[in-house]
Amino acid sequence: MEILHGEPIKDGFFMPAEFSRHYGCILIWPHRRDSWQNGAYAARRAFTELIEIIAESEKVIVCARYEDYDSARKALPGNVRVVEMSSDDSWARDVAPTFVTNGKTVRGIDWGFNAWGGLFDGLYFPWDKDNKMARKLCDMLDVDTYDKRNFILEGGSIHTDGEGTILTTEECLLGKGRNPQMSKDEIENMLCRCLGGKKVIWLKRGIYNDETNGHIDNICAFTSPAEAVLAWTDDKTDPQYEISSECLDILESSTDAKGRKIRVHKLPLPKPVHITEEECMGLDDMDGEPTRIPGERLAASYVNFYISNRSVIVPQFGDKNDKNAVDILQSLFPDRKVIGLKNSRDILIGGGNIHCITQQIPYFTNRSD
Ligand code: KQY
Repeated sequence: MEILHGEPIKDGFFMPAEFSRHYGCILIWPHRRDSWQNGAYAARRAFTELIEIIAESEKVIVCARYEDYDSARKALPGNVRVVEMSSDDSWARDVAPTFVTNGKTVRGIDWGFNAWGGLFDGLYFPWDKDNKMARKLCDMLDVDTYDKRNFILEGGSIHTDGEGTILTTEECLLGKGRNPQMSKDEIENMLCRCLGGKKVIWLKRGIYNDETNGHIDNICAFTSPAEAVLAWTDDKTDPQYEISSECLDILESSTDAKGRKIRVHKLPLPKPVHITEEECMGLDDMDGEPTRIPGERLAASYVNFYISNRSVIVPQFGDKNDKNAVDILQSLFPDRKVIGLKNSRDILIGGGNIHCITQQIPYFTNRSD
């Protein structure tokens, strides 16, 4: 594995869309007792259900800490590779490499990670184990790695159509906790040079009360070139209404990198989801303080789905819109089976959802397996 200091775009590498064919997917076995209730018991069950579905159509690698290796190995099917790796938490989207490809081979991008805002408004300290995961994973997979550690970025803050268009939010990438020394133009350049983009569409804000500072992957996602879903509510009294309306205006008045209008499909949100007192009691304190308060609104959204080679796995919240979300996505992904993940509330309590705990590795031809 070589550490590269150049730019993916100059080497002919780019990040494909998630709906392109995958080689596999990386996840991290949950363990953090102040993120996941009751010693991560329920989260592990939800992760296992998700992993079993993904593993039907692509390779799955699960990283587990030394002390959790046996639990992961016992819970997961034999076609899933479990590797020992230390981590601070379990958000593979944000701490695993972003993979780029030239079709023949893949390379990883090792962004800097500071737990969603570092000492400014980050969610835990320390985060050094998470920050080392991208490079360790590249080493393990024997893929060369672009060293972009000076640039703070989580995978959940970007989406691409694989055809030159990148989606992100100002709330996250222009916030004080990431790269305050860089201008919007500099950030845009960095994204384009690393991901193979020609145009960045900046939405203003993400889902209301999203502790990632508004990650794009919870509010908007490409479903095919020039088509996207947007988390939506018709309830004008909900603060989310103004946020989603603003996103809609921007998307509808933008064209993508190829000059196409973007067709936006509204994906209804569930009714606001609040954490219960009992759920809070299952969470350990962090530095003597609770990580969640009973009644706190969680950033529930159906947009936080994962596209595997043969399925699209969508969070479910026990809401009347669960089925609507599955049906809308099924119409947008006619060649895949759209599957609702029943226990996704157990992932949501950690602060994210299905997309946040997965990181795809694109398909490439020069493989040894
Ligand atoms: O949604 C994500 N990408 C990560 C959420 C982190 C939450 C930590 N409690």
